[in-house]
Amino acid sequence: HPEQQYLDLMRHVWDNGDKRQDRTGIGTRSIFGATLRFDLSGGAMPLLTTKRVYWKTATREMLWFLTGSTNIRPLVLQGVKIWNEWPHARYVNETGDALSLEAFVERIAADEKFAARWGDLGPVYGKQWVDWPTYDRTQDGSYRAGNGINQVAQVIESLSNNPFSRRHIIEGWNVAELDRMALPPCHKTYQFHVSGRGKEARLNALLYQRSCDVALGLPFNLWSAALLQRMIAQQVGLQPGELVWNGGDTHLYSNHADLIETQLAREPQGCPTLEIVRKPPTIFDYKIEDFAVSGYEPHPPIQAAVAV
Ligand code: DHF
Ligand code: TMP
Repeated sequence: HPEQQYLDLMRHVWDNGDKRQDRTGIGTRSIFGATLRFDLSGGAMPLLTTKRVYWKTATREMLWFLTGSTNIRPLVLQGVKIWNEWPHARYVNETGDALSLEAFVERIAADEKFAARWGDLGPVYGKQWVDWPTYDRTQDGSYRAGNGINQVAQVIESLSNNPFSRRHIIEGWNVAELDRMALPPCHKTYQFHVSGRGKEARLNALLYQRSCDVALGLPFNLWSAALLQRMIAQQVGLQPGELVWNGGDTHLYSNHADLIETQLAREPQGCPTLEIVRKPPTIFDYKIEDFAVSGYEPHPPIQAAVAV
């Protein structure tokens, strides 16, 4: 079963990872360098079945990246909670107001001005993907802002016009802006690749993730990478090929022991598939209703705390 790779990685990191202190203070067991491969042909998706993964939440996040937004408000208004901790931590830090996470999130939803001031994550994924900033040198040697670059649109163009290029890349790691991001990008580089010819031509993708929370982050990251690959494949008229995932610092947090033991005791159940029920005019026009998953009968969800 394709999911066995994930379970083997989890087991390996937990049993053999180095014990390390980390930025969050929780502590991890960690290995450096890991690879997973998934065949997406026939609509197969790397959607874990050994715990319920909220694929609609991950899909809403991906659609939000594609809008270029970096503010949590649109997510909050859809009930997506996965980015709330970071703006809340910054708010508490900078104002000294000990507002609870729940109250903070309510205020983000209710108060547009407050959200504009405190809901932003800085120039993270969405901004870099569709509006990477550029600078033009002026006559006197100073710089002024140029037009942003839409990397996603450019990759669709290059896949259509020059499929065998080795330069189909979407990059999140904007060195000059890292210090303004709530978190520097984890899933930082996507590369696309076309193999086969004619009707058989397939779109492959490779994700390089510099830092990976195997228990909480990776299930979302695998789904989302495959989803992006599927949307791009549909837009350029290719079959889904292989997804290759590469992790840098690949870790488990020491407070995830219960999740890990529970999940590793479970057997994968069936192979879920994704159907995209409509072909939107561009990559930027997908809606949550466009995605239908079949054959997903996972084990129950497993709650675990996210390290902030
Ligand atoms: N920090 C850390 N330490 N790990 C992460 O995985 C992580 N991911 C981020 C931002 N910072 C992070 C963005 N993505 C969850 C999943 C993905 C995610 C953030 C959080 C999460 O908590 N998932 C839970 C609940 C999902 C839900 O409530 O919808 C899960 O059980 O999958
Ligand atoms: P770091 O910036 O110190 O590496 O911390 C980021 C943490 O978040 C780390 O545990 C990896 C995790 N993470 C993921 O695994 N996937 C994601 O998509 C995101 C945003 C974070």
